[in-house]
Amino acid sequence: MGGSSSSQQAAQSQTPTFFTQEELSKLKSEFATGGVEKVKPLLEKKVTGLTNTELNIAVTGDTGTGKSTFINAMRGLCSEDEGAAAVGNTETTMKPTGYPHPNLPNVRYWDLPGTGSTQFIAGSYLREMQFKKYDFFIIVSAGRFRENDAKLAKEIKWLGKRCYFVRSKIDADLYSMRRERKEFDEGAEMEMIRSDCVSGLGKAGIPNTTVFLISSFEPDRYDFNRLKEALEDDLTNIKKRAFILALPIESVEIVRKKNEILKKDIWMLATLSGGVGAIPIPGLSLACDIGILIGAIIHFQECMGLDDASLHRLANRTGKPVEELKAAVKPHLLGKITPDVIARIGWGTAVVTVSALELALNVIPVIGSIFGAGSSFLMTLKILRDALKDLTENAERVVRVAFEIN
Ligand SMILES: Nc1nc2c(ncn2[C@@H]2O[C@H](COP(=O)(O)OP(=O)(O)O)[C@@H](O)[C@H]2O)c(=O)[nH]1
Ligand SMILES: [Mg+2]
Repeated sequence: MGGSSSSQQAAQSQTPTFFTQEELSKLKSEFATGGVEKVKPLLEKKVTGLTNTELNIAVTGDTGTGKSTFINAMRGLCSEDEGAAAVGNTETTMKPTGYPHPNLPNVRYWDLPGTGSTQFIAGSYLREMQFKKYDFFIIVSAGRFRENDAKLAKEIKWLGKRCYFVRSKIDADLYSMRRERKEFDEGAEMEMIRSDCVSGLGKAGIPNTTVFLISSFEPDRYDFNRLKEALEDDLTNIKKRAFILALPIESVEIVRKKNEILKKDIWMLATLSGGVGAIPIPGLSLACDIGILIGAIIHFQECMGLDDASLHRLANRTGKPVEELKAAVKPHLLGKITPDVIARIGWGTAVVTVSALELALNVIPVIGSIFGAGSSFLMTLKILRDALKDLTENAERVVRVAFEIN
């Protein structure tokens, strides 16, 4: 039921920042009259706003359809990981339960009680679930969707929100079919299940909708990537940012998307951290706010799934020993990020050619002029760019090992 994003939204996502044109003009005029100092509070507010952006995703469907497993999969968790939703739990609470992302707790999945099989009033159900707080809804079914699923979807759409249909446990269906049939064609069987779901929903008043066939145990197969892309496409710029950063690293494309997003923040972080007192990065004469600098790199590390906890979760999910995943990563990137590590890796120290520098300054939309060669702004900018590039390359290697790509 997700429609296409507006052209305004598409144009916005092509700009090198998460600012609106209006905000950019304000930055420019503030910079013109008060320089960096006047711009900093605006940037601070923006960074805080981005960090605090909330995303609330409602997941509904009857007990046993695989909601909890799906909520864990979307966060890169196994049922045994800390913070995981309990799987196989038959207890039916009548209240939504929130499950925050382990590294980015403002992204939350909500487990909503099922709609049951008897008389059901979608409007009052949604009111009880506080439907307003959710950015979109996912209806999960392990078989055909039911009358109540269709009723609910219609009401959700009527109230102006998006709703997606997920057909879960496709791995189990295909497994049984493979055993039953002499000749087995996975693609054809999937299309049968798909058209069965789609036509069922059509008869219930939801024509030509998309149904995503997924296995929560195999995030790199079936329609799982297509589902993530559909959810992403329908979100506004800033919510999309939160959604992508909170996705587990399960494909090279996701790692690259995260890189693109984080890259857009770097000029703000460099402006905020640059130009303060001298700090002790051995071998570098750099005046900057080390807290902001280190904090940013740790954030990159977590978004790229290279912190220790994320690597353990990925190992659990893929059945690969964590040592094997860690072996794909430069040792310095695995531990705690400190000034010493920055110096030892040599981020920010490479000589940048003039054209490369100009290219970098080009994407900084407002205050390129403060990043003069040799300034501490330029130095922090370079460190952050190098760190992000390094972490991205290493995350890509981890994904390739974890999912045996190439
Ligand atoms: N084969 C398979 N089993 C699944 C999948 N998702 C969930 N399950 C199993 O289905 C059962 C119910 O899952 P759960 O997530 O607790 O469902 P919930 O009651 O809707 O939260 C558990 O035994 C899960 O292991 C899946 O994608 N494939
Ligand atoms: Mg459950």
